[in-house]
Amino acid sequence: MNMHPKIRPLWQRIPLCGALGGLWAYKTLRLPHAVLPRDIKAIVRNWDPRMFSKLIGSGLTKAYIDQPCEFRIPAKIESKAVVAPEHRMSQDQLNSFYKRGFAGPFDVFQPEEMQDFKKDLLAIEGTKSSTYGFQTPRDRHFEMPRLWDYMKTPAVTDRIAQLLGEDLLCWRSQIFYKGPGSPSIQWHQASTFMVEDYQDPALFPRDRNDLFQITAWIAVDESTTENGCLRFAAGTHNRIRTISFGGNEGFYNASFSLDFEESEAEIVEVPCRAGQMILFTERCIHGSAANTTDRHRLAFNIRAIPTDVAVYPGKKFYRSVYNGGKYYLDNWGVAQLRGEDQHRLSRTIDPAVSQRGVTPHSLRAAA
Ligand SMILES: O=C(O)CCC(=O)C(=O)O
Ligand SMILES: [Fe+2]
Repeated sequence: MNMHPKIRPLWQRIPLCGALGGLWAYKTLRLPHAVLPRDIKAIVRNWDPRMFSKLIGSGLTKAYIDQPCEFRIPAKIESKAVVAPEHRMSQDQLNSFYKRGFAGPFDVFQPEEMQDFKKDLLAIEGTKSSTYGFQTPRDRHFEMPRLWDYMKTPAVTDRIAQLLGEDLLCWRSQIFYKGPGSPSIQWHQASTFMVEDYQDPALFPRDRNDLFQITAWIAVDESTTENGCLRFAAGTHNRIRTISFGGNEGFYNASFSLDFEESEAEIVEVPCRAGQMILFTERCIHGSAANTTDRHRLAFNIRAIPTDVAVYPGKKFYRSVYNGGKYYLDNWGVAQLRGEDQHRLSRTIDPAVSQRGVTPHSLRAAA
């Protein structure tokens, strides 16, 4: 089911609620999945009972934004990896991350380096992705050696490792070009990134309540209040919230608003100078204000996981409801950021190889 986040007319909502109730009963009674069509099977398998109950109970006007979970703060907060002394996070920084859901900014690159790198990012911005075959800011590390080099820099990965452990994979990256006068990115949060197509999650952690993903966001331009630096609702990573469909607010192409009031939490703006990094859990409610200046604001992010999290297992493509696209995964894979991958749960691609134009797709075509 492509859950377009709009309020449907009543005549559609009544039978849909009935059908969803049937699927919920099917799941609760643990009836066999094999007989179900693919899309229905995914819903029965992956939807948490709370997802069914919220949708049906609200008459299809509200839903969980992602697979529900509650954040578990470890009994003892400590670094999960041995790292270079200059990259060590202090106990206060670690405590603050677990309490608030984000940390930083950290100095990772020189502003001059970023100033130069900007040219490369701007040059690739409007071009077709060699991974997906259309223009997208996602996963350009498969074709940009310089981006991949920055992503696996120890100043970046050592810090992530202290939160996720020694062995790290990147399952996705994104370039954020926030043009002059462009609107805000509304409050959002994600857990397993089920938010994207609402059938299958992207990530399959062992336990959703653990910390299993970190977003590292790196400012290429200085980010300020005026050009839309990141802002966080501190402590809101404790649980996944619901959304209300429709309304004027939007996340990319989708219209919904998160059921969250700014007065519920401390709102923290985190300006960065060029070359600084913020680490956060995507479960912490975050967004960025409009760019009110006449200059763009460039940044990129890295989505990192430990190696025991499977990504897109068995999937040929994923759909993104809010970006309107279908991303075929033939040339996609997780990429090794740090350490070793002893679990090998996901398709893997070495960006150093794909950057030479050697992709699973090109190898198949040559065979
Ligand atoms: O760059 C932005 O404005 C938003 C970034 C974001 O939401 C993310 O990296 O998850
Ligand atoms: Fe985000």
